[in-house]
Amino acid sequence: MDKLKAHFESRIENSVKEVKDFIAAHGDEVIGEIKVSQLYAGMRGMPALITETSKLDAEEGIRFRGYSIPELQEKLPAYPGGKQPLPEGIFYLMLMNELPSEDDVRRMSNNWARRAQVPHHVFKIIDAFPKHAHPMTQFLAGITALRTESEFQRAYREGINKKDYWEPVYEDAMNLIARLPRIAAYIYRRMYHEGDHIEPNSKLDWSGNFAHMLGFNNEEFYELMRMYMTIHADHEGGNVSAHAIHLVGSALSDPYLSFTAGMAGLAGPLHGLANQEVIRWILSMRDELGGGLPSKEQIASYVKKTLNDGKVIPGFGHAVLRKTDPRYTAQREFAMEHMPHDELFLIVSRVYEVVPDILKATGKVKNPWPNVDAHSGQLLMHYGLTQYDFYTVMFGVSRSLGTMASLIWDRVLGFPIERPGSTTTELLKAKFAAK
Ligand code: HAX
Repeated sequence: MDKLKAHFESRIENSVKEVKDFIAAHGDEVIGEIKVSQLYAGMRGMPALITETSKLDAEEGIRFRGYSIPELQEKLPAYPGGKQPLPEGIFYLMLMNELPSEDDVRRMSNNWARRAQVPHHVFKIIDAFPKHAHPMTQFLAGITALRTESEFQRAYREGINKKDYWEPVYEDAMNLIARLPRIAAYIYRRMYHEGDHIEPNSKLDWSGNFAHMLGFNNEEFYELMRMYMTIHADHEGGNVSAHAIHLVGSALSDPYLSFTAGMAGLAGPLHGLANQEVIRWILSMRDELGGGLPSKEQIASYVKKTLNDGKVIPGFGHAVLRKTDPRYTAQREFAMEHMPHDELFLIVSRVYEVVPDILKATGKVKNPWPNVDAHSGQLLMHYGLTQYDFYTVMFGVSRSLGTMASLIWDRVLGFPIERPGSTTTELLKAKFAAK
């Protein structure tokens, strides 16, 4: 057993005992009540899941195992000469529940590099798609094709004891994370660079190698990738992608199947696809207004027109957050440091000044502030990654970190199949008829 896995195994016994003891002591306590309206409103605000890797606070934003993004930027090891945390470190933190040392992070990088080989049939499946198929369609197919390698599927068929489930899930999760950048880069080069693929460089870190395989060799872009992969890694358990992965995994579907389900959810425009929609929306605004930096008044009237057409303003609003997303702020700080005069950055900044007041004035939008997707596309555009249909795939690669760490913990803690109850309007009406 490799050192990382052995270290993880050493943490299991205590954690399982801690959870069992906690349930024994407090299992009957009540933590909230459910209103009828919540059943019709996407279960908003209903605590219903245990996700150990991160927690989202409406006012403060995300904390990964208790650490905010600025704290992680300070505490997680960076690439030599760089400033941004290495995503290997946030995965280590989410999995082990402790901050990694430089050595831990290097070991994680090497471990993933050793696992990164993608079998040839995966590329053949992707190649079977017409080039105009959306990158997320190709990504979903690539991940499903990779399922031939599932250790969990094999172990289950061979009759593995349920107390050992976590081990093949750990293997699948680590292999999946290691292989996703290659699959994603393959799709990118196939679609936008005439299939001129770039071999991985196993000496690079996980996201550096991803940037390299996409075809970039600018150190600043590598730093952006490290930050991008870190801040998109997890957003507690209730968001569509994380929840889908947890739910499908609870049926003991292996990590490849579970992750595919999550990526299908990420591909929705109200979730991860919003990152491409933001750039599409900004570029059409700029084109319609004749190019250049639009004035605040011009942006305001374009925003109102979008709303009048019955569409959402992509990149704004959130189901949980009630303030500017700290993931937005981290990206804004990166832009202010590296590209303060970039025209698209100036537009994104001006949109930030204009949109919240207009959304507030609708009287119905609960969070008028920007989320992570309002900024990410601009940074990628700046370095020449202009093919915005691809952005959600990049988000997906990053989201593997939190969701796979969570899935391993789901099996360690022996969570059962998820099966909430549902009811009907008729039954609810009958229940309250007497009142
Ligand atoms: N533009 C226009 N209207 C918006 C809006 C926006 N950005 N955000 C919310 N609203 C509207 C809703 O559509 C809803 O309208 P109706 O009552 O007519 O149906 C009303 O305001 C109340 O919605 P809410 O309670 O504030 O928001 P929800 O929790 O229902 O939805 C969403 C949260 C993120 C889906 C929503 O804010 C939205 O559609 N935003 C734009 C798309 C987006 O940026 N998605 C990415 C979110 C972050 C993420 O998951 N990234 O991956």
